[in-house]
Amino acid sequence: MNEETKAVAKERVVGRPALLAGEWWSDFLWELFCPGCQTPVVARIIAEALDELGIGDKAIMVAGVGCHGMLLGGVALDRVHALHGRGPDVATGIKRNLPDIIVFTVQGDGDCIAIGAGSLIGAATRSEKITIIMINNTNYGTTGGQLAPTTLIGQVTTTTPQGRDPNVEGYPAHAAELVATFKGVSYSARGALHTAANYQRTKGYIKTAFQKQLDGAGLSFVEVITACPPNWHLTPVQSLAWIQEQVVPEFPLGEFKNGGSS
Ligand SMILES: Cc1ncc(C[n+]2csc(CCOP(=O)(O)OP(=O)(O)O)c2C)c(N)n1
Ligand code: SF4
Repeated sequence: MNEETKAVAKERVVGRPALLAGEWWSDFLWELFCPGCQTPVVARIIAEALDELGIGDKAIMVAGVGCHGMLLGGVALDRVHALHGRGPDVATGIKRNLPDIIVFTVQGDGDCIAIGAGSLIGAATRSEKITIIMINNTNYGTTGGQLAPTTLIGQVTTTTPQGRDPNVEGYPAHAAELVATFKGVSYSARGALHTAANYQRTKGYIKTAFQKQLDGAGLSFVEVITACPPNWHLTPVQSLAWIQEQVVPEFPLGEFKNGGSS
């Protein structure tokens, strides 16, 4: 395929949402992620959702610490890097000072429901008018694949070499279901990206979450299941099947709350 044909094919098949960072920087950035990593897909889906809602010029992204933090370099938005787990606190400060801006966090499962659990629960309790997007790859990706609250029973990680044992490490935490129990939360859903249909559904969840914020409703939350092939000791293709066969039965997909403004 010559360069011209390649460019046309890329545009037709893949396209590039306007809110993804410029071609040169973006192409470099995506190479920082492991083959088959679905974390960058979350940046793409957010860019598409903001584009389609026409709010890309009034959105601020706050990221946590981890592989997902690298997404800050991939979107053409105003961005803030929070301390580990403190995204909801930073987003709260921004939103309370700039109420007309759409403020959202992108956090890992370790960032959001382990070290950041207090910040998450505080923001949900206070019904902050922010959106939280939690990437669930069932482990601490960036630090080498340790156990996270989301690790599956039996899953091998560097801190559970024999597999997660519920008698020792307990059971997986279900963030989307937990967040849905707070009265001040307007929306909570869990999506995945392992098929095209799931990609589209997840984009719908993220758009609904942003729409809640546009409507002035309380905190909206979307958990997104993503593949982390190296830490799962699987190939990228095997990872997609593992999501369907192992991860989804533990973490069911769908909406857990879709309420009004409280
Ligand atoms: C206060 C603090 N404790 C621990 C760390 C080390 N640390 C950096 S990233 C990370 C885990 C990130 O995992 P997750 O949030 O799931 O994100 P992922 O890398 O999977 O995207 C940890 C423990 C840190 N940076 N700061
Ligand atoms: S360690 Fe996992 S989350 Fe991090 S870049 Fe690699 S595949 Fe992605």
